Amino acid sequence: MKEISRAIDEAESFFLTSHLNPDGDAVGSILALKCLLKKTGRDATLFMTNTIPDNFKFLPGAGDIIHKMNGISGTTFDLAIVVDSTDWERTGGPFEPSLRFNRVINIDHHESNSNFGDINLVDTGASATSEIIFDLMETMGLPLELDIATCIYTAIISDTGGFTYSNSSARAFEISEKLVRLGVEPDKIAEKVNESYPVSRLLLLEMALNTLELSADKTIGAITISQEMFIKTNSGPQIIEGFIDYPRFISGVRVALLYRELPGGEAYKVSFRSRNPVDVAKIASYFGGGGHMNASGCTIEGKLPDVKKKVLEVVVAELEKVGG
Ligand SMILES: [Mn+2]
Repeated sequence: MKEISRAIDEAESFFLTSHLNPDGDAVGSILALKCLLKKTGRDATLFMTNTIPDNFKFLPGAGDIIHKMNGISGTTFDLAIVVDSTDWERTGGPFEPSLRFNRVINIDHHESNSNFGDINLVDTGASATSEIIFDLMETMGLPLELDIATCIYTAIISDTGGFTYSNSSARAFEISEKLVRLGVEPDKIAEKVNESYPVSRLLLLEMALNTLELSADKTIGAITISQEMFIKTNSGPQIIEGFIDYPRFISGVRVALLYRELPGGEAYKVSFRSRNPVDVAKIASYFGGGGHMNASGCTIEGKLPDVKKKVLEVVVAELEKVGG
């Protein structure tokens, strides 16, 4: 924390980024960092490979996030700060050599983080990466104001599923309490984040729910989203956050799966959710992915039936091992 504080003090140009298909923690964390830097009188370039979901566009500074290299290509930044991302590849990078970074700071809370930075601050006990940004604000003695509080709170409710996942720690509540006392309005943020979907999301959800499959013992639930569904609903992967919760919500389901066809149809992004003690980070890492114990993902090449077969074999083996 101190080393990061010093590195920020010494740097003048900053490049902030986070992972592909950004969620509330990715967006909230880079915007919270932008606010933090602003309070020290510094500006930053915010880059995300994918566009951000509409429901996070209300966050202060969201309009400053760029998605194209034009204009910054060839720049050397004193400091790159990567948040909520297990490695450079998860960001859509690495961006060198078109960009150069004198130093890289890696701030994350994923167990599978590869410690790819020159300075690594990985706290797997944090409910969200933004929790770590909160701590950094305190370490640096910077005043917490409503703009950064809004970003941090949004990130926490996003990564804890509105305080319903197993990472909803006392610390997450403590920080949230401070943020609410500062003026964050939970109902207003919930409305912006969870209650402002485009109609295309509902149409896509209808199609996705139609693909629901349950294992014979009803402990595994899966839904599938094809490229054709995105085309038919004129939507994209940025609006599917939360879809995997539907199979997870079924009583008795211990592992929920979402198969998303990638463009070209030769590979699938597989997302996993589980109930304790089933560790889906382990399952995802078996396929070269990663994540958290109860929420993870990976990419698997092949046609859908083969991908499903491979995944189910590993999931069933894990369930048998865990028992209960
Ligand atoms: Mn996160």
